[in-house]
Amino acid sequence: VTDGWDPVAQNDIDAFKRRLFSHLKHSRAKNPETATSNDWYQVTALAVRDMLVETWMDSVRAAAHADSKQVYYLSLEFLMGRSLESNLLAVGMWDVCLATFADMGLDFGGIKTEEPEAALGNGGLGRLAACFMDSMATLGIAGVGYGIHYHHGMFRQEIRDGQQIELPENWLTHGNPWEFERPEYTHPIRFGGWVEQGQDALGRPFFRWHPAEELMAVAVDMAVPGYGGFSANSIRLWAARASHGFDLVQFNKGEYLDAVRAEVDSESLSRVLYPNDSTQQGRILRFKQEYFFSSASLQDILRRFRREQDDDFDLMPQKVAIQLNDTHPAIAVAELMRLLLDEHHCPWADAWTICKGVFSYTNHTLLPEALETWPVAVFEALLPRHLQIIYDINAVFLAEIRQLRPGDDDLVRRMSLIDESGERRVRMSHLAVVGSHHVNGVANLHTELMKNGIFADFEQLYPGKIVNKTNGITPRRWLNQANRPLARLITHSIGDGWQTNLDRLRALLPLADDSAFRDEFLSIKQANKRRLALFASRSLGAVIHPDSLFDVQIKRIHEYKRQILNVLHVITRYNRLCQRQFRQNVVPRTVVFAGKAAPGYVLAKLTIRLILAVADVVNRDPRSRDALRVLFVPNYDVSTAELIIPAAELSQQISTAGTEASGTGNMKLALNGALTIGTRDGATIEIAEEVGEENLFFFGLSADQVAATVRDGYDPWAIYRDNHELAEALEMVRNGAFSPGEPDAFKPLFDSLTSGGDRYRVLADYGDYIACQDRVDAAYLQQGDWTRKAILTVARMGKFSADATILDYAREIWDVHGTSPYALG
Ligand code: 26R
Repeated sequence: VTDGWDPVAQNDIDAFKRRLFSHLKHSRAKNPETATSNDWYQVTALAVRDMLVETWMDSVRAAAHADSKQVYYLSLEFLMGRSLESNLLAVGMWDVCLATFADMGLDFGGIKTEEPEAALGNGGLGRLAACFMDSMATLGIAGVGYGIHYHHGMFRQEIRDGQQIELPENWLTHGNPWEFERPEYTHPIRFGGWVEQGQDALGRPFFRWHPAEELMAVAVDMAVPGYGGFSANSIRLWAARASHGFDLVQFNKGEYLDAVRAEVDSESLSRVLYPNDSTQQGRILRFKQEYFFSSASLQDILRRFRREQDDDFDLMPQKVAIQLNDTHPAIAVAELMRLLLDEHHCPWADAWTICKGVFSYTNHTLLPEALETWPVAVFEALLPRHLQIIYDINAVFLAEIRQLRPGDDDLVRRMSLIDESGERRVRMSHLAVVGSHHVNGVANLHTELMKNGIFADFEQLYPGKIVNKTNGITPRRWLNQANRPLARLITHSIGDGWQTNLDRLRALLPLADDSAFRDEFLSIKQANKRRLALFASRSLGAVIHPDSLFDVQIKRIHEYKRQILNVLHVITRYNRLCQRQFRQNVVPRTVVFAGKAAPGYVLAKLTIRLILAVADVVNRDPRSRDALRVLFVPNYDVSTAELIIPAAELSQQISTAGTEASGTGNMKLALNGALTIGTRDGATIEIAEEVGEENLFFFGLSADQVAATVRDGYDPWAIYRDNHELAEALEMVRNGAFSPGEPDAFKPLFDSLTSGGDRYRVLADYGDYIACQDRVDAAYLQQGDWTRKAILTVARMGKFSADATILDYAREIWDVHGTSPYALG
């Protein structure tokens, strides 16, 4: 019932129960007889909140008055997931809480799932921000995560008629016990209008922006408790509210309904998270969201700075570090310039020095269609003063280039903040790079590709500015919380401490050869697999066999991640199983997929449809169904990840080499003892360096080889002709074998792999992938050795703790240090 071996003391249970009952009565006006599961969730959250508020207030107060530097993490996304369990673990109350519910005869499992996820992010970038918040709090690095308080987070995915449909997500319906709205921290946000230029009494030029529209950003705070209870930070999310400054005119004119409509418009700004994680669509509302939260955050940072340092803005780089999570907040560079120039009357050169001293920028993708640019016309209409400032920054910057490389006009054209090749557009990444003191990639390969590719000119001109910070994950959520049985085994074997110093897992190395330990490790994996199988049957009505190899690919659905390659393997396996001679000695597999497709991404949605259609055929056919099952778990989110990852045995990381900036799911799966099958891409390369190439399965073209196919040409049809298993699988996709009612349904997928010269080189890697999967089967038959590899993998994942990553940012980029015992070593 309880987690630890130490039984929980009855008086701890009684004390916790008193807190629950008190909240039940005073916060919900309910009694135990009428309390619903949701009431129990709410009161448990409130009881836990009471416990963390103490540390939180102390930490925030200490940070506010300390003279030390603060880190501000600006991110349009924070994919926090559920908070109850992680907060219980952080304050050391998990055991007590479980024991208390057991004592009351209530099922805590049903209560914790009452909590809706804070799904304020799309995928990798948003979840990384959440892991970083956890690490900063745990290490005692004072900071604030700034973002948007979306009313609707990531959409809910349902499968109807074999296809993804999107439904609005309503995480705030029952109220959010973790948040505190703080109307006292409200900042005005303005758009549109015109810029007045003039001279003051001393003859100095000034610019006065006369905006046409105003709304308010209201702070909503959430505590981020550090593990162990030494410190806590905040996430401050901005909610849009109407400002009545402007529409008062309309109210007074008696245009009441028009004025109220304006209010609805204002508040729509923070209504919804854009569910796109790959293609910039150029939607005006998104642009406004980016400015809205950047401006509110900077006003807030300046307010806090001035409270301590008055108007001594030259001190800012010593007191403030602002990390830009991708280019989504890059407009903050121009906004800080505007605030310093126009509101605080700093000289231009000083303001620019301050900007370059506070900002740093993380790039998370090299895909050209994901790089943000905004038309100059959009700036003219919505942020005219910022456009002037960007032009001024550009003039200074280009003058510097001309001085360093006289006569190189092409260089000037390539590096300019303005892309003049067509409709003039502002390149947000260039703005972020010139406005920052450091720029970083998120894995070694990605950083090298940045330096040789999109930012090669910057690397030449400013060597040393671009650095690497390989991503990491929080071991608190992704091992200690998500995989309690394994966490318990580890603690039992090597003691506590690994949760905050993941390198300690190395103490497990000798146990890889200990058969008793292997057996326990294996039986935990089996139990986690049974738990997933139970979920599949109860919630999805799907049958999967816990004795089969659980092979998982869980991530956003995207062409570059190549779920289609995985599907081609499934079809190939199916075709083999349809032949009698292949049915001996097969290793039974369950291939698990989960992931959302952007609503407008036609090929990604079609890929989901294909996965489901193939599952339908394979899972039914008596020739295959005992040896091969395909499971698509709908509505992939943080909680689903927490369920699937501990059950995984094989982790698919099969992106075209050079396209996945880092990956972090690869780390979560390896940390839970899955072996990786993958390409040499992103951080998977570094995982291999740590765990040893002999303990994972690499296949396919390297990034260099992929680049060579771009130079030398790529002929998918030649590959098709050479490989009959591939041709057979592809034909089944084309000819309706999986869509008998609609034979052409999947033809666009076939075409994307063949006719159009597929950017992602799927067919080029097919043969090696299939051969590699055969090696996986052979390895899985050696159960003892497989388990040994899995244990070695877990033991060697210390490098990928987000704590290590954050300490690296702290040292090399932010120039801050942590104050908790965990930072001091
Ligand atoms: C502009 C807009 C549509 C947009 C583009 C891209 C919005 C969101 C994204 C998401 C990108 C930046 C993203 O999530 N990248 C992922 O970042 C992870 C954390 O660094 C990496 O692990 C992962 O490889 C990368 O794809």
